[in-house]
Amino acid sequence: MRIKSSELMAVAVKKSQYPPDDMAEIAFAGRSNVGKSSLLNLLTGRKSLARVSGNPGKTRTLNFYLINGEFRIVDLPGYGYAKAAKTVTENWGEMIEGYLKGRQGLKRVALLVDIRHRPSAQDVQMHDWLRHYGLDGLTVATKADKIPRSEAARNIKTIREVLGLGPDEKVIPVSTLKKTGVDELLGEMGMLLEGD
Ligand SMILES: Nc1nc2c(ncn2[C@@H]2O[C@H](COP(=O)(O)OP(=O)(O)OP(=O)(O)O)[C@@H](O)[C@H]2O)c(=O)[nH]1
Ligand SMILES: [Mg+2]
Repeated sequence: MRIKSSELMAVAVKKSQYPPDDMAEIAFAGRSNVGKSSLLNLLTGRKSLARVSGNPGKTRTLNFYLINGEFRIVDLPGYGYAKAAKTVTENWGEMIEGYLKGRQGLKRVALLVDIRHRPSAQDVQMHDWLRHYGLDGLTVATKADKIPRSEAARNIKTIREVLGLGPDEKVIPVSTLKKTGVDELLGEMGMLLEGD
């Protein structure tokens, strides 16, 4: 698959603000700062389509991007940053769950984890939750440029073990800095969108 066009079509904190549930969607989830918004920019080839920041907690809303006029990528706010106010944390749960549950068009949620680290308890919880709702199966290991290639395989093995992935479930390494992993990820997304 190639992304030829992309545009922000809705910014939402509640259901009434979502676009109509009439199109396939793939969402990006993961802890704050893992690189969800950066990945969206890389995939679309647009440097500043989504706002990116070195400080966690940049994306605070559900952002729906229309891709090729055919499907949407939904950039979700990240979880798990220490400084988040309690109200923000509580709203996060409601906001994310409200979206993930019962969204007909939602095909899959790509779970992003940092290739350098063992997935956190929250990553595991998120993955279990996605599996429960049949939305799992696409794991992305971000910031692949930050470790030597020799370490990547070992770290991916740890990610697989900690998340409890089956042998057929993919972990795709990506780097927005080196622009690697794009073809593989888009290929996988294309298959998900065509299938079921
Ligand atoms: N070296 C490197 N840095 C990256 C990569 N991807 C993202 N970053 C950096 O990581 C930081 C966070 O990126 P974001 O894309 O804003 O992260 P996010 O997951 O959207 O974060 P929230 O919106 O807070 O949930 C930024 O400083 C990015 O430049 C990568 O592949 N390599
Ligand atoms: Mg973001």
